[in-house]
Amino acid sequence: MNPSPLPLLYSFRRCPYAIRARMAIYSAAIPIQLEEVSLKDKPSAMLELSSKGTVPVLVDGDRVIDESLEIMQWALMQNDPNNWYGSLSQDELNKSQEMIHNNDGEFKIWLDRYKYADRHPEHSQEYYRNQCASYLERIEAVLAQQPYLIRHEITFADIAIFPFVRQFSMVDQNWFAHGPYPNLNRWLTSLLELPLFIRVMAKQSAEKNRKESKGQGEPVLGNMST
Ligand SMILES: N[C@@H](CCC(=O)N[C@@H](CS)C(=O)NCC(=O)O)C(=O)O
Repeated sequence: MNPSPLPLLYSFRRCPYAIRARMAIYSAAIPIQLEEVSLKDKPSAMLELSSKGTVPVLVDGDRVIDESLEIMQWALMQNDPNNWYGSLSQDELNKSQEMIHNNDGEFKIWLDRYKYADRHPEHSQEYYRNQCASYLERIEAVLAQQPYLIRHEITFADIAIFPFVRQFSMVDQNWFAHGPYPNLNRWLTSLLELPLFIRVMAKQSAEKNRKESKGQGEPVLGNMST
């Protein structure tokens, strides 16, 4: 299925789902081949493997994984040097799952409307921002008690959720910085400053892409850890 000797990840640099998948893969230091796709012109090879047409998609031999959380688990079950996943208790896993479920569900719906309020003229942008508040206030309350969502250290839930809060913060950076979420600000800043995040967001040059597609380049991800 995948002729490359390395697992192949179809990704889109700014997509929050793809960001969390890349973060887990980089943390696990699993070498992969990274293919940046255009969402307006998705590669037919990717669509043949996963007809739903979303990124990220990971191809590992005959296995295709087209859900970002499952890609995170695939990576961290192989290697979890930063203790993001494998050491979580059942109670911590349940809490993580609930937070991520609310993030990917109710929050994502309102976040998209807040980001693209001009496409949803039935309400104002401020209205959509207010709809995000009940989710964000719950996260803010957790972060008022402890530095990260589940533990005093970063875990799976922080990595799965922060790319979405990043999008929220970027709609109106000034409002976010001075608004009602001081603990979210602190939490988000500490995650954005992770060298791992900076690495997953690095742009690939056209030259590097071209070489890689001809098989001349280094694998995009080598042995890396935070
Ligand atoms: N549940 C999927 C959602 C992935 C998703 O929706 N990705 C967006 C990009 S951020 C996408 O590919 N959308 C399809 C499109 O824009 O055509 C996952 O967790 O991987």
